[in-house]
Amino acid sequence: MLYPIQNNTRNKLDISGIWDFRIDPGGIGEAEGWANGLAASRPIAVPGSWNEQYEDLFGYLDLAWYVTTVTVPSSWQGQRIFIRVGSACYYGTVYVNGVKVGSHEGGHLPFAFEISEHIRWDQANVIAISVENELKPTRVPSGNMNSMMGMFASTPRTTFDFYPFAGLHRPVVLYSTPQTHIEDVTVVTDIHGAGGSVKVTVRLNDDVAGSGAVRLTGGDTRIEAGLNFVDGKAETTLIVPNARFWSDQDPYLYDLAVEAAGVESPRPFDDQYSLKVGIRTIAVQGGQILLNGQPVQMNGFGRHEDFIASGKGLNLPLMVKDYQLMRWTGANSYRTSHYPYSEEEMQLADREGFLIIDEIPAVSLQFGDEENIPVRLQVCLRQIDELIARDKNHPSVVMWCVANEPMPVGFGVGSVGEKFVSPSEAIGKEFLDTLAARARALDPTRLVTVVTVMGGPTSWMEQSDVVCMNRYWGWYTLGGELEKARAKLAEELDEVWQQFKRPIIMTEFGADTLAGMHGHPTVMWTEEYQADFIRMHLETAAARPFVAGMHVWNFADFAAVQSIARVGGLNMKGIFTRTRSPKMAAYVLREFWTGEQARAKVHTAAGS
Ligand code: BDP
Repeated sequence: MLYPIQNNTRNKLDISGIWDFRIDPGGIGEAEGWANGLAASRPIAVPGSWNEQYEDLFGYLDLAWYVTTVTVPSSWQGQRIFIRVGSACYYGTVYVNGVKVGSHEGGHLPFAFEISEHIRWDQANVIAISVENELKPTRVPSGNMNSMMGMFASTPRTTFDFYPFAGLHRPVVLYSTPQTHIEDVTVVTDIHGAGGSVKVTVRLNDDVAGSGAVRLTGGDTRIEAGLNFVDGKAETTLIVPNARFWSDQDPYLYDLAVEAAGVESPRPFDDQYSLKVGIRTIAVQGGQILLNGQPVQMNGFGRHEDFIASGKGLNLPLMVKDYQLMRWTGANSYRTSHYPYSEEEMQLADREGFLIIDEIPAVSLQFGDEENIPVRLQVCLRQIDELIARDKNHPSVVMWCVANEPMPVGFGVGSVGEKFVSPSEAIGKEFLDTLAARARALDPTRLVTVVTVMGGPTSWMEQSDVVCMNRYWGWYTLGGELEKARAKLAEELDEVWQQFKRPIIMTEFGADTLAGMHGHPTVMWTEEYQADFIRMHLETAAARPFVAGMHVWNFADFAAVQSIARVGGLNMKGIFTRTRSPKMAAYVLREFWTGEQARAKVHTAAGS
C-alpha cells in the first residue's frame, strides 16, 4: 500500500486538525444521521486518542463520531479520489456526505476507500468517521475474557499491558490519482561485491499494457531502465556499481522515481510515484545477524506510541525527540511493540538508520478459549498481509514479528520460569507456525520471528530466524536477587543457544522504577536497582556472542491499565519517564552502547 504523495500527477490534502466529536454509547448515530453533521459536539484533535483529551472520556471505549468538512477543488476532477485513514483504533467506518463508503477492522494499519462518486466539487464535503474500540475475545489484541495477564489488567479488561487508547491516531488524508495509476511498487535490493541491485516491480490498478521508466538517483548515481507493462504489471532490475549501502552507521537513501504511461483502453494514462530506497541485505548465520554481510548487534528498546495528551496519536516533535534520545543511549534498533507504528516513524527510521522488528498487534494471544481461535487467526493473517503491504519497502524494517508473548493454557505470572507442559502447546504452535509461514511467503527477503514469553514452550521458537525472548529474571521471578537471576539468565540463554544454534535477541528485560526513588542498599523500584538490573543483563549478554541484540523494556514509562501492579496506571519500566527525563539506567546503556564497553566489543568482533 503506497504512502500518498503530492506530485505532477497526484494530489494530497491532509484533513487532520480539530474535528467535531461526539460519543454514541447507544449506537443511535447512524440512524439519526450523524454522518451529515453533529448537532451537539465538542472539539477534538486528529490525530490523537480521545481518552487523553477529555478526562470524562478516559475510560470510554465504545462508539464515537468524528466529523469535519473539506472543500475539494474542481482541479481534482477527472481523477480518482480516495480517503485514507492512517489508523482508526479499533474499528472505523467512513461516511462521505452521509454515504457510508466502507469499514475497517484493526487498530494500527491504514486503509483507503475510493470516494470519487460522492464528491461535491468546490463545496464543503462532510467527512464523518465513527470509531469504536470495544474489547472483545474475537479481536486482536483481545479483551473481556479470562486472561493470564489478570494481575496487570484489571480496568479496562485487556489481555495486554498497555492502555487501549481509542480514536483516529494518525492523519486522515484525501488523495487523488489518475484513473489508471500506479497502485503498488515493490522494491527488493541485493548486494554483489561492491555493487547493488534494485529490483522494482510495479503494478497498475488496471490490467493494461503500457510503458514507463524507473530512475534511481543519489550523489553521482543516476541509473535508469524502461518498464514494459503487460496486464498491468512490469518489472526491472537496476544494477548499481559501487553502491552506497544502507546501514545503521550510514543510512544512505537513494531516490527512486517510477513512471507509467499508456494509450491503450480503457483510457490513456500517465502517472508518477517516487520513494526512498536503501540498498541492503539482512540474513542470519550461526549466532549472528548479518547486515550487508557484516555482523550487527541490534541494541535498543521495546517501545510504545504513548504520551500525555496525544495518547497513541501521531506526535511528530515527540518522535524526533525519541529518536534523538535513543541515539544518545547508543541504540540502533527497536521493536514496534506491540502493534505497527506510524508510517512517519518508519520513514524516520530509514533516514536515521534504525533496525526495526515490525510487529503485528498479536500481543498476549491466549489459547484457552478454543472457539475464538479461528477468528483470531484470520484477523492476524490479515494484519500480516496489511503490514507487509505497507512496510515492505522500508530498509529499516529487517524482521517481521508475528506475535508477542503468546500464552499457553495454564501459564500464570506465578509460574514464570518454571517449565511446564501445556495442553495448548500444539494448538498454539500450529497457530504461530501458520503466521510465520504467511510472513515468510509474502516476504522471503526479511527475517521472521515470534517473541516468546518467559516459561512458554520452546517449540514455539522453532519457526523464528532469530530467537526472540522476553525474560524477567530479577523482576517477576527472583525479584531483588540479581545474582541468582544472573545465573538463571545465563543458564537459559546457553540452553536455548544449544537447542537452536540461532542468534538470540532479548526483546524484553526490565524493572519498574519510580524516577527519583533511591536506595542503598538497592531494592526493587529504585533507580539504582534498575541500573544494576540492566548492567547485569548487558554483562551476561556481552559474554555470549550468539546474543545478537538487547532490547530493554521499555524506552519510556507508558500508560497501562489500572491494577495493583501498575502504580498510577503506568508501567514504569521506562529508561526515561513518560515525559522523557532519563533515569540512572539510561547512563548505563550509554556506557555499554557508546563507551568503552562498546569499543571493546567492536574490537573483539573485528579480531575474530
Ligand atoms: C511482557 C509484555 C509487555 C509488558 C511487560 C511488563 O510483553 O507488554 O508490558 O511484560 O510486564 O509480559 O512490563
